[in-house]
Amino acid sequence: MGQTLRLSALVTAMALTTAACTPSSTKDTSAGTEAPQQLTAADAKTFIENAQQEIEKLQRPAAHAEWAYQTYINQDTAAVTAYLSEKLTSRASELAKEAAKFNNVEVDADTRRKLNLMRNGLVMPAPADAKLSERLAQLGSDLNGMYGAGKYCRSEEECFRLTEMSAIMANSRDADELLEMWQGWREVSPPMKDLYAEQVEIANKGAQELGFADVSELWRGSYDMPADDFANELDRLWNQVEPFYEALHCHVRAKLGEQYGTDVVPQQGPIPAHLLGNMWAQTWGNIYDVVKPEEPLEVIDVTAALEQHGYDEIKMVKQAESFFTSLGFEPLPETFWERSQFQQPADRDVVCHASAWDLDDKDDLRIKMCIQKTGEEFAVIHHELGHNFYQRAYKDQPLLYRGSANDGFHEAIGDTIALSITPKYLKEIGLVDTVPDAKNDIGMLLKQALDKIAFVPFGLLVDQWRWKVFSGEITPEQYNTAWWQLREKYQGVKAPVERDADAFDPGAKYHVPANTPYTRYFLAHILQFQFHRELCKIAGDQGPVHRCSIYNSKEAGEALNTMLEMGQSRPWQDALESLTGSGQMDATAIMDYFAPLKAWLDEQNQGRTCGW
Ligand code: X8Z
Ligand code: ZN
Repeated sequence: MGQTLRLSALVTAMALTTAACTPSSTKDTSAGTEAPQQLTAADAKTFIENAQQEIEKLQRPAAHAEWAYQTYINQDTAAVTAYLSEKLTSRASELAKEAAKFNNVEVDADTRRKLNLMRNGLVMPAPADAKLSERLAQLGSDLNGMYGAGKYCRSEEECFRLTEMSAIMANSRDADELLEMWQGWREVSPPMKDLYAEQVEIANKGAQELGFADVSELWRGSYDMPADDFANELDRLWNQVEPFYEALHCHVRAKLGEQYGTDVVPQQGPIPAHLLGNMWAQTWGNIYDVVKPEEPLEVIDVTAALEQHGYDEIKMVKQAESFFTSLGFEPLPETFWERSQFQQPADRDVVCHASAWDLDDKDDLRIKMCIQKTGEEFAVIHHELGHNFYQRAYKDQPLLYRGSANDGFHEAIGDTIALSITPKYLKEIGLVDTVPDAKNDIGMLLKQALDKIAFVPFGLLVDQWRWKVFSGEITPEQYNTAWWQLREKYQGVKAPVERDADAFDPGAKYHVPANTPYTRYFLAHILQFQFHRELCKIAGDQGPVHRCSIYNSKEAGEALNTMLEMGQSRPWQDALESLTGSGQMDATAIMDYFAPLKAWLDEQNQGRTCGW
């Protein structure tokens, strides 16, 4: 939840996402207070100054309460966090409305950008009605807590937490056991459904008071372009990746058919969602052994290497930190090591879903994880630290600019660094003794594609669902069926069993109860390959981009830092251009990275019927 940026409390308040456009629905909602023509550009500046100060003051205690809640879920921490988050969200929503009184005042570009950011920076805006605002905060905190405390009990004595269940999803090859875990985790979410529907209604009211049609328009309008143009951009990017995804899907389905039988995995339709190595079928790298090439290839097993070298949770984080310092970034502060949560506490419920925090916009950086000692989690640690180093890079910007260029950038930075965890790098840090030669690359690329390409349609569909939920096109009765329609349409996966009428499967994915927008991860999967390609060039790496590591390159670090320092002071297109020379998001970078694998997949798929 790096979206949390500085403060998790801001999930529902000023997430400070970017937005420069003024949607056509903007209205002067302050009519009747002060006549717009009496206001001046100087008034606008004063308003922004005061608003920033006020928000800053409110968000500090809200952030500390949120941290306490998420690392110790109980009634007291829930009450405090709901109270403080309501104070913050309601005031931020008021200020966002007030900003509209400058709609017809001529102001400079910087002031206009800040006014727009105030209006678009809320994720779940609160309505003016105090009761509704309080209810919204309560619902947000309850849903988060229900997810965090969620467990599946096989019997009265035997319960599983999500971390344990996720490990089984990754490692078990027993279809019955996988199905049990898959279904078991989804028992957590039916009680969320009514609360979720109520929350949608209240937040929509908040969005309407700001002049948006609904929360969907607010979310889609935070990308420095009109909301509908942004949706078209996503389609364009997805069209670039789709043929590759279909080829991967085809090969994986064939191999799963060999593993589990074609009665379990029919070769014409979507793949049952419990067999792909992940609770949500969003990344598939864990089933590499099932789908790997026939010829024996040497592919480094990072999990095994970590174990052989005695890496514990802290050592994994230190290693990740040292990648960033090798680029020229300052080490993390001592308080990071004292205050972060690295391991799942045995004695209490916590929100295990990984997140990165900046509690004071100065130096109080932390991560909150329940680290598993695996290669997958080693990458997640880099992901989280990417958030922290970004936060620190833009800390001197004014409050409204303390965010990433767009939210996809925040999610992409740590992943970009993790793309540099190549065999060459692993050898350099002593985790492996030899670098497999190039004839093994197909194996490495396949493993990587199972995570990165497989994720792309999932990254897209979560908000395709939510946007329609907010707009009312999907009603609460249709929540679950619409979810599975999208899962099938984009991912070609299906529920392994008929779903109950009260099922609420979207609620079993963290970001839905937590109200974390998800399109950011889709964007990040496109952007990280653009960043990696460019940084490799700057680092002077001559080889193929999938073998490149920017480790130790101060030049790459400096170029990256220049972009990070900008925060969201400029439209994201400018930030992108500052690093890559072009202001366009472009999926050719991810396509080029995996190009050798596409040829291999096409060969494997000869004679197979692909698609679903
Ligand atoms: O939620 C996350 C990060 C925290 S911002 C661990 N991610 C998404 C997910 O887990 O669903 C990273 C990739 C996608
Ligand atoms: Zn993140």
